[in-house]
Amino acid sequence: MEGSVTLSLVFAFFVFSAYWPSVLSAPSLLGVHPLDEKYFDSEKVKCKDGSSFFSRDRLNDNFCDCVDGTDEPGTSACPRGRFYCRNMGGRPKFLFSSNVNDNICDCCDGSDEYDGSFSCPNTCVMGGNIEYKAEIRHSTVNYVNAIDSRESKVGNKLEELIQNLEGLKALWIIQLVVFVFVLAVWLFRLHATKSNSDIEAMSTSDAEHQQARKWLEVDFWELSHN
Ligand SMILES: [Ca+2]
Ligand SMILES: [Ca+2]
Repeated sequence: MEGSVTLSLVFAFFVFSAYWPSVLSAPSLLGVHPLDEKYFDSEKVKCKDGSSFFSRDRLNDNFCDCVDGTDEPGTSACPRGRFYCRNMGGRPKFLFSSNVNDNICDCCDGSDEYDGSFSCPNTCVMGGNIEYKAEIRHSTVNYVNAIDSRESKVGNKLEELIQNLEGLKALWIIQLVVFVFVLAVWLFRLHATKSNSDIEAMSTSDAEHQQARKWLEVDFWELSHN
């Protein structure tokens, strides 16, 4: 009895060992871009970087056969692999292979999380791509921020203009004060010059009068003594 159990366990082990890659591996064309499906049609497939070949049953068997990840588009076995999200109803996209089965929903159709440890609802349907909506929201926020930024810049320009006008106003006031001061000085000097001229003229006139008076006195004295 024990011998048959042991034999059964050994048999089961060999069976599991033979098939475990296919148990853990992804469906053969998972992560493949639709335009690339024909590339994997043949039994012997060339790695896209030309470095090697692999048989078709090695496609998505969770073992990295090509350095560039050609044979593992649907698993995280190759670090350089790329997973294609079809996202029907949403926006298709490529993921890094490290995003496959990492318990984070990266594809809106949930196709990147297929190992059963994490469930991702399909949010692509009817434009329900959350990420797409997030991008739109992000774009909207950016647009609003851009408007705010533009309005802010216009406000800053206006403020700068007002400051410049205030500066010009102050400059004009200073120039006006200087002009008035210069004008006042000029008028004062003009008045002073005129006053000096009048004084000189009056002085000259007094001197002439005195001279004439002396002459008259001399004439009168000569007439009175003749
Ligand atoms: Ca492989
Ligand atoms: Ca993921």
